[in-house]
Amino acid sequence: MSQDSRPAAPDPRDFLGLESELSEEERAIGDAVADFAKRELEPHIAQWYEEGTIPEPRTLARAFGDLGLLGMHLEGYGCAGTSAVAYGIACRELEAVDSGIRSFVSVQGSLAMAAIHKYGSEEQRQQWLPGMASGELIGCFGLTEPDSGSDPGSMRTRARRDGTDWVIDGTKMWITNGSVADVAVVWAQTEDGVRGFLVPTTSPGFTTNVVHSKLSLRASITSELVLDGVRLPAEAQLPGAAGLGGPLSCLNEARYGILWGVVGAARSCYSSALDYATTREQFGRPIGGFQMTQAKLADMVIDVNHAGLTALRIGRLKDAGSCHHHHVSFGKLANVAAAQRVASAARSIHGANGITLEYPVLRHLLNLETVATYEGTAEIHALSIGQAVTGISAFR
Ligand code: TGC
Ligand code: FAD
Repeated sequence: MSQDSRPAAPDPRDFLGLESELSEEERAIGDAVADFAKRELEPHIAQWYEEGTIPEPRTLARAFGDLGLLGMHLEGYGCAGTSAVAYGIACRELEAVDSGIRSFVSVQGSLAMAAIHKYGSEEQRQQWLPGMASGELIGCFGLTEPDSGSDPGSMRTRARRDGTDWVIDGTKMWITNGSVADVAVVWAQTEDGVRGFLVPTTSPGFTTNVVHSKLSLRASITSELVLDGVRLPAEAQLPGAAGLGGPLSCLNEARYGILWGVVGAARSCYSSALDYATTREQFGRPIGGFQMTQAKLADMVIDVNHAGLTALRIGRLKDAGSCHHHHVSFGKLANVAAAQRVASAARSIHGANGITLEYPVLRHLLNLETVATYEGTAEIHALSIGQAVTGISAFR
């Protein structure tokens, strides 16, 4: 075989050449989001993380709206209607910057907007979705409560009928974008089981408290929602959602975004570690020349590419209409764990520099603690896969 006919050596930044598996449109969307992230997000992210917030969430929401990212995989109502893979690629590029940024977009598009799109009346869709797609309006999704996390069926928030009105009492906890939202999708027990409600955040009796002192997902706004006798007209109920399956099916959408997003976080950590390992010298040579560093880099490149393959396969299943929620559990569990391993190894390669905000590695590693917890903990997704393969539920 002549030298010229040898296959090209793998690209260290795309070892399995997965980018070539994407369509032109998917690549173009990824490039556009990556360009925006480089220009508008990366220069500020360390400061936002240090400050423990997103300082101008409305400006950011409008910028995401202009880019067409909010509810981008939904059809109509000002949404872009892209493929699931294209949406995944966008999440990947956002989370390459920070999980908090991807969360901002996930909660708006995959949780709040997806709930309205899937379960709302035509009037509700018309009222909320175009403004949410453009970023003029912000939504949040209130399922978790102080005493109901993994087991949302135990929620205590109640909605009771009073004439034709609904009156809601309860507390939701850990709600992303809760205190900057215009509308909260609130899930509550009724005498007919769990139902969803669209609560304008200006409603009397609705208040929020920001959760401070987070050590993870600091570039995000996390809040408690307090509903004290919030009175809503009958039309505030989401007519299409009945039972716990309503909120759980919205979670599938956001979990799908996460299984792509964490590929970006892992890639960013690996990339930073590769740069560092090839330039930082100790004992008179680059630390990337030591066998133990190379073993770490090899494990990292395998994890990044395995996670990318998993995301792409699940994305293609989703676009074909064949993605079961157990597939999503597989992707969420496997890819978050892969990203955690990569971030941890990357932090060690950076030595002392790895504990600073000058490099993204510890920030990603700390964020991934949240990502492994929200949208179903690692244990919950392991049980979901266990149930899929044995046919036996071990939840209770
Ligand atoms: P179970 O009896 O198993 O299920 C009740 C009904 O729901 C159906 N179902 C699902 N449907 C669609 N998608 C899923 N993923 C579903 N999982 C279950 C199920 O078939 C059943 O339907 P039906 O017709 O038979 O009534 O319910 P369970 O109470 O035993 O709980 C199951 C379990 C543990 C899997 C579920 O409760 C769960 O997923 N717990 C984790 C809770 C969670 O993930 N919370 C996330 C809150 S939101 C959030 O974290 C946002 S983070 C912000 C960001 O994304 O950035
Ligand atoms: P718990 O459910 O109390 O779990 C504690 C531990 O017990 C975990 O390790 C868990 O895996 C384990 N465990 C529980 N049950 C079992 C079991 N059957 N078998 C084995 N182990 C089990 N929620 C929203 O509704 N909307 C949001 O926008 C939102 N945003 C969030 C943002 C952040 C930054 C964070 C940290 C959380 C957010 N959440 C949100 C909440 C999140 O979904 C919950 O934290 C998550 O579902 C876990 O619930 P919990 O924290 O109450 O933990």
